[in-house]
Amino acid sequence: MSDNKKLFNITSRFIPSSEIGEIKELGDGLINSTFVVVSPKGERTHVLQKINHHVFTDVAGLMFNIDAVTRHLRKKGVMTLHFLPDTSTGKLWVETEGEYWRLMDYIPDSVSQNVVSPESSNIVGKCFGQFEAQLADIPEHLNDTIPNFHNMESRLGQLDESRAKCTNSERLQKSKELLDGIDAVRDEMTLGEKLGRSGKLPKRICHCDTKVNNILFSKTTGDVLCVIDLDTVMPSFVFSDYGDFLRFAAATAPEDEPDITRMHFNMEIFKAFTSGYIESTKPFLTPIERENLPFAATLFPYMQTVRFLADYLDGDHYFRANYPEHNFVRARAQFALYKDAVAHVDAMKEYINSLP
Ligand code: GN1
Ligand code: MG
Repeated sequence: MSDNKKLFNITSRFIPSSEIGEIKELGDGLINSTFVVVSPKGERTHVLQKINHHVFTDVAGLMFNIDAVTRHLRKKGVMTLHFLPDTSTGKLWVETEGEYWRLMDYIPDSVSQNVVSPESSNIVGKCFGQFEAQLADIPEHLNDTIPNFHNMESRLGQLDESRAKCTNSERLQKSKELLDGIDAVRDEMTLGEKLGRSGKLPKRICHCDTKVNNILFSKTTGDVLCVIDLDTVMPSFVFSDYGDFLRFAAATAPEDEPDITRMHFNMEIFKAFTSGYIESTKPFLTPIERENLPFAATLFPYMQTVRFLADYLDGDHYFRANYPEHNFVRARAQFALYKDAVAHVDAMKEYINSLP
């Protein structure tokens, strides 16, 4: 069966085949594969996605979360994704040939962005803060769709394991400098888990993948339409949403920049995002959370260094690598960002203290 025929068959489990014209690849996520369904008239109507079940091993648990989250948001009148059930089973996914697929409505007039201006990052800061606020009273208990996803201790444990098991001496040799840099600050970088254990840092429902391209904007007005990519919505420290956004948006170069002299931490983006985020999280953010936001801005590039390097030493099984050294290049760029974020911690603290 051709790929196209297969995509067509899967889509027709959710919607009548007469409504399906073309199905085309879409997006640049590193985990799931995404397609856009176009009607015979040429309108984009749905988004078809193959769930990476090696990453999300509990598909039912994942779709339970997404169903709960989208229903909760919709009840509050907040625009969100809408997933369609398989017409024969009523489930929000289809399982076929060991693969898992889902279909959602295409959001018209929408566009995603990969770069932000200070102005748009202020809006995005408010938006992700509001997202946490809107989900604070969700009645369901949400699953950890990826256990220990943003747990720094556990990520370091995985790196240790990949390092111990790695038989590729060239990769090990190449990673040595980064590994030394990571090791030197392990203790301080696991602050979140320590605060969590002592009861000082709560878990909240977070998005956990707050990249700019996980927000849809209106093509016409430029306004925020909705938050997408809900797979990792789960209980986490607020550090996740705050820190991961800045990792992506406050970086002056792409996350896989080969020339690390181009990688810096942009304080203008930091300020704009932070003031938006603090404004919309005011009702619940505790002093400990607020005080440690600069730490979170250093934690995420550090964590991503650890994750990319662990995957590199493990043979590139997790992150889609476009060339053999891609995960190494990514790790090196993230570590450069981490170091520059560390150099700005005092300035970050000063700015946060100046905010109401
Ligand atoms: C993955 O698939 P994508 O690009 O939205 C990853 C994030 C990483 C990111 C790095 C489930 O997100 O945690 O920060 O790549 N998602 C998962 O680009 O591991
Ligand atoms: Mg994504």
